[in-house]
Amino acid sequence: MRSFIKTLLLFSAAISIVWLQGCKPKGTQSAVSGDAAAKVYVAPGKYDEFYNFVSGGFSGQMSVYGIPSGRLLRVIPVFSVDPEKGYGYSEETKSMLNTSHGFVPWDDLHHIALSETDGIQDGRWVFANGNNTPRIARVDLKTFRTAEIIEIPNSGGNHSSPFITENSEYVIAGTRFSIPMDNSNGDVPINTYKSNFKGTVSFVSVDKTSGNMKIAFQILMPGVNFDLARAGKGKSHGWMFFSCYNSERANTLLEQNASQKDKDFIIAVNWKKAEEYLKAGKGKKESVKYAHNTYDEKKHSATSAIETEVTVLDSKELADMVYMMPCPKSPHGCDTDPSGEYIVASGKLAATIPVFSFTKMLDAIANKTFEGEYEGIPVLKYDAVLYGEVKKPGLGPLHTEFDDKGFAYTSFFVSSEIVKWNVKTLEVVDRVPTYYSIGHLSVPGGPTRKPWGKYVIAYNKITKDRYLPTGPELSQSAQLYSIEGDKMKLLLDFPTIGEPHYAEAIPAELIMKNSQKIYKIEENQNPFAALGDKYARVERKGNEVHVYMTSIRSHFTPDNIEGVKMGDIVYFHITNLEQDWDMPHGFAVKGANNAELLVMPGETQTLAWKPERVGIFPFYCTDFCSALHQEMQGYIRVSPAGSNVPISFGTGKTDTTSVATK
Ligand code: RUQ
Ligand code: CUA
Repeated sequence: MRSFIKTLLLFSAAISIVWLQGCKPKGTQSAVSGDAAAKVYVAPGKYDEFYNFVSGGFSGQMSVYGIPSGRLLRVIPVFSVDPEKGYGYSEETKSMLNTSHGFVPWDDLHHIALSETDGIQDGRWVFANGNNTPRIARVDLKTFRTAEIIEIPNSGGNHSSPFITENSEYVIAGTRFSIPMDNSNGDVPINTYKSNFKGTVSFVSVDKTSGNMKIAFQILMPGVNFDLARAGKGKSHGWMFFSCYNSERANTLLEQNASQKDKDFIIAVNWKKAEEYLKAGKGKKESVKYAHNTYDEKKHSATSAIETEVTVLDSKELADMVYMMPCPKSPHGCDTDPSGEYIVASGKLAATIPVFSFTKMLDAIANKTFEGEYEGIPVLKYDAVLYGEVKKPGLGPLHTEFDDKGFAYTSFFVSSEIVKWNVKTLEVVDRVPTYYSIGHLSVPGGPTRKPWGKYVIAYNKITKDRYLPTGPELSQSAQLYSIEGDKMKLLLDFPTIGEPHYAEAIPAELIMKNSQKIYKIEENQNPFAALGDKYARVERKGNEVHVYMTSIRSHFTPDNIEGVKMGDIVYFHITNLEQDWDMPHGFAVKGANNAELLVMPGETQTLAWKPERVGIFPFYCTDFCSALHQEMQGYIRVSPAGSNVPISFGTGKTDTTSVATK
């Protein structure tokens, strides 16, 4: 990012002399109008109108805000461990973070994709990418929990991901880094990039009922860098559009070497055609290794499987499947408008925004209006596919979202602004400053066939003076603007977690009606559950001690445990017997090299603990659950190895020693 900023800043310095308008926003103070406060005020006890799902960038998590209030409602752990919820620490959730490289407790989450039916958000799932160790996650919006993570083989940097098709047929992932394929000898000189490094795009199918993901096929691509993408919609449904940079195929100092050519490409993939080839057996099975992790809501635990095969279609060999559209210069965002006719590409170093026409693209393909080919793939003539260019829009365009009235909103990193333009006439109609250096932006429903409009939210890269200082690092910042009138109006700043990249907003009613309140205790199939106090017990199996413990306001059963010896591993299997909404119990034990557990009503979770010394170890409930929460506690006794203290346990057996000594 840093070198990217540097390039953009140099670039901006160079051309701002020629063209001042649209550069640094005037005045860095807030430009809010009088009624802004009323517009974002959600009275105590009232609900927000939209949920906003925001990527956490290098935090690896996803956060959920209410819009218009900007209130943080939840942080959903996805790719990073979360001690607050025990995610990645409990025995049941550890394997969610399993990969072919082993347990990977962190990732870099950039993009959000809400599930859709007929091109409209349906509120069932939200998908997100892990950028570093290539993965896609699915979060279930009934529970706001990560339900599945699938690793992407033949990929290095899963940035162009996940982008969803209009009936959630696929979530699609392009590799940022081209690399030698997984089944080849990867031990090659880096400067053999041009011959040994390849790109791939992966089509991950989503089961209509369960949401379960599966890598349906991959397409082998030239060794460029895939950056972003969007699915076609409406008339262009069945196509996928990817932006790519580094068509120079440089392997070092990309800030210079990948900025040589005037144009890179938008790569158009006809995935319906790819499906035909797949059916006709044109794919090659390749041996690879990737993890596929699923969380079972009845067993309250995750399982991880290592898969060993993908089917690959070669873009060089299979005709009519992949085309390239020349695109100025190092494009980042690639966005399709609600009609599916227009494809907007934002060249980070380009002075205009090219808008491609899907109809013209089909004509150019039919008439073979090619200017040549790139690595065996036909390159369409720029003028033949171009609808038009937005002139002098601003500096450093990154991403575009759409409203319900025929307007597009493009973020400009260098000139730090949102620019509104008419999708048909390509005229710029309004611009507002952002504070500062906006990356992504989001209009509720903005990437779908049916934008809900009303707001645009800016996710900014640099915060500077917007909040009270907090040392060298400031909270990242989002900004909410009204787009109801002709002019955009700044309403609110709100801080975010990690670094926000993409985000999507969806009307609250599409999600809240399905929100799950408890896990039914009679459906609990965790093999370590104790489905009532009478099943609570402690069992020794060799050097493992299994504590089957229940929690209910305001005690644990058992709460006195003896017979553990040095060298044992203690597994606390906690079943929360509550069947009331919002009634978790926590569990923590002194000295555990682990996090807490936070166990939802009806759920069972397990904490593994290896005592490091002899003595008495207190444990307690960490979530203030009742007036007697502070009484919700217990003791476990650890004796020396080889001691003959028998396993014993109980709750409510009182102290007998004081009676005896009287
Ligand atoms: S990117 S700031 Cu990682 Cu989505 Cu454009
Ligand atoms: Cu249970 Cu506090």
